Amino acid sequence: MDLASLFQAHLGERQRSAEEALARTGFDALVISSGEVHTYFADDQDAPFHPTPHFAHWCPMAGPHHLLVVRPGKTPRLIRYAPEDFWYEQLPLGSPFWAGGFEIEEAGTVEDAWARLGSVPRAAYIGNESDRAAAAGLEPNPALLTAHLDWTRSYKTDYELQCIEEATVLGARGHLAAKAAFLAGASELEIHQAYVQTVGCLDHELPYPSIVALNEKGATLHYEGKRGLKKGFTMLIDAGAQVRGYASDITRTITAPHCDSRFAALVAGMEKVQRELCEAVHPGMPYGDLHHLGHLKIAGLLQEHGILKAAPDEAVEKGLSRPFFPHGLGHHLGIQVHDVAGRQLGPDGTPAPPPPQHPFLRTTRMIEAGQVFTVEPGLYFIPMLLRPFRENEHRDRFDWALVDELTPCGGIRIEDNLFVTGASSRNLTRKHLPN
Ligand SMILES: [Mn+2]
Repeated sequence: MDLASLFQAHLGERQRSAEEALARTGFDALVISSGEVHTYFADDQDAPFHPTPHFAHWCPMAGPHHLLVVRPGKTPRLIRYAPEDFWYEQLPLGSPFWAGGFEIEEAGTVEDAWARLGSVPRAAYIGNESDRAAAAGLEPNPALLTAHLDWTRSYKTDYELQCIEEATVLGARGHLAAKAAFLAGASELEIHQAYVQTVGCLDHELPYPSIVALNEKGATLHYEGKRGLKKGFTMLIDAGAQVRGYASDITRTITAPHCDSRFAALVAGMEKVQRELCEAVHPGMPYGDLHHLGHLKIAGLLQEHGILKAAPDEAVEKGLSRPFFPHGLGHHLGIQVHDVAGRQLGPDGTPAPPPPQHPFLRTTRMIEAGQVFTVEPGLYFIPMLLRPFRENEHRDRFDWALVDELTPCGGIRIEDNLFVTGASSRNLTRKHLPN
């Protein structure tokens, strides 16, 4: 199917699910704005603009202050903010593939856009222009409706899958360029530049700040420094790309020939663990069970490589794998890299918090067809997390000399994006980036 047809079906699904959410939450209409830019405090500069995700769910048009009006049984109305401005580039709308799905009109000023909205009775508003919305008689950001709409974002349409797949193709190309740069001895900054050059975007057009971490920096989970020097022996790169507002989120750990062979063997073991976890994904499995399985497999790897002296069951039960793998196994992926509704029990927004022993688990959802999420086991040597174990009752279960010898290698994370099908799942990443 071509993109316009995919989008038309996606829009139909948006309309259907919005009508259902409106009916369930007592509203007659929904207004979403793409939002207002954030200007830094005491400054005349703006933060890179991110549209309201709910707006992006309906329309891939960039830029602030657009208004979308959704009413049951009606074609959605799009009031496009199109100022005359000689300071910033203003591109004409042209005829994008998605335009046929909307009744489009243009407004030259923000005031004009809101004036054109007119009176929309019993309407909810989603976005960060709450004052304007309240002045227009809309109810800003009602929690129950927002929870319903967030919930629908967990089930991807074919159009969304196409966007994520294209973002994956771009990200995979970037990863190959980054790997080549790393193996040629490039610095973190040079590797990052090779990545963005190949993806063909500006830094702020990436879905999240890339992590390019050489050696021990791999153990800083969100290392964004890019200060590392040339000729690293290991690289952890976590970088994605964005297409029409949808993200890919990919991590690889690469070792150079001069890396400690024991760490390289551990990376190979993690590669196997990650693939096994991806294969275990099927509808009807709680994501928390997959996370638990991840801990068991990582504990097994730690035992196999002599780092832990405990069987996997016992190691996990006593929390010995947690300092090595302190984050969640994955998260939903879509418009936001850490997509919404991972900790919702249902569309009404009842919270489903992570278990106390895994506070950073970002999804506690049941795995269901239509979801896209990441599977990203990690194994790190993080001195701060390991320190308490050097002195507590479990200290004899660790080979501390080996831990110390591997600490300069930082850590390992391997991350793919999975689409859940009726019976199992499809790995969106490996097709484009086999290793
Ligand atoms: Mn991720």
